[in-house]
Amino acid sequence: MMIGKSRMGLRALAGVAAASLLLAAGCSSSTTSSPAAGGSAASSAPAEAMTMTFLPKNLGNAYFDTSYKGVQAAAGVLGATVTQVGPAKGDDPAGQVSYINTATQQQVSALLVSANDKSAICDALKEAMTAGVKVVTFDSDTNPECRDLFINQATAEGIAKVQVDIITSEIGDSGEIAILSASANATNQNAWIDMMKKELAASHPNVKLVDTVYGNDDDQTSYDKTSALLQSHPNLKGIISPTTVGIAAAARYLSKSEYKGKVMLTGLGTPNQMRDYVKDGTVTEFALWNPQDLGTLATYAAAALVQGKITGAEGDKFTAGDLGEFTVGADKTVLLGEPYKFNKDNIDNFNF
Ligand code: RAM
Repeated sequence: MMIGKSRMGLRALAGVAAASLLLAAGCSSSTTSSPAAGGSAASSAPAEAMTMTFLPKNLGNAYFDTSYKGVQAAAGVLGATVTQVGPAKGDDPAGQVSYINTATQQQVSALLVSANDKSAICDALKEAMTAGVKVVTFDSDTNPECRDLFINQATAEGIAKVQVDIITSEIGDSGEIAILSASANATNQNAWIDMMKKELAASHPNVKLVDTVYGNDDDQTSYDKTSALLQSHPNLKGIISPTTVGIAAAARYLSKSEYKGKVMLTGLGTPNQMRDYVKDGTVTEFALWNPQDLGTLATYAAAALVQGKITGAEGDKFTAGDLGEFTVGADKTVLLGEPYKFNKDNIDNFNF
């Protein structure tokens, strides 16, 4: 299966980490660029005036660092200035609210945000929109009335199904499984977990989901929750972790434990964080999309809103650089593509 629309392909995935941009955990970072010659910068607004704030769930998360590379590259083409800010932890909506308020005071053109909570940051986002800031959620959405657009990495159904397909096939479609999630209020995680429950009920009657635990996208918490899951459920046959932080921590725990190769693990991971565990037999297969493309798409969408090329209405079309043309769908949502499966046969083709 190719990732997303065919034009994206593996070309866009390979070499993602080629950019030599350094992002230290806990730090914010910014860049300013002029439009590239012949680039797709718009003419309807002065490009130099466009400013964006990038607000991930948390800093120091490789997934969002990769998204930010896409944001910075697109901002360079568009002549926008972008600044990254964010809380240290992925379960801190209050921390996100303070950064949203700052962006509103600064009158930035656009705010790109992955929400730690679908409603707790809503009032702040509405104030931002009232002040003229275009609000684009990506990765993890808010309630629809709190943003201008949501850039969705893949459908919740598709993301849920790929993980359920992998784990059920690995455990012979029978037995106990558990989920290690990020934070309990993360919109994206909860949508995927709901869909996984539906998919299990509809197609896998002999597989029982016995527990869902939360590692808060913190490495140590996720590691400890993995250990606790295995203690509490001695018959556990598999774990799904739909978070890049969670699956990497769970794999690290399993790889050093008696459960390695016995308790199956899949979920959503980055190839660079999972490579060793695929090679040492801890993990056979996992899934993701291209986080850099997600950042690229969010940035072009934000620019199209700022420049008045689109309003976010269903059917609006815009171009996202090399990713091509996208159309706004229902509920002011733009879809990047489909999830992609990584295993020992293809993992070395990717570098992010
Ligand atoms: C983590 C975050 C993010 C999610 C990925 C798969 O990095 O929880 O929101 O989309 O995993």
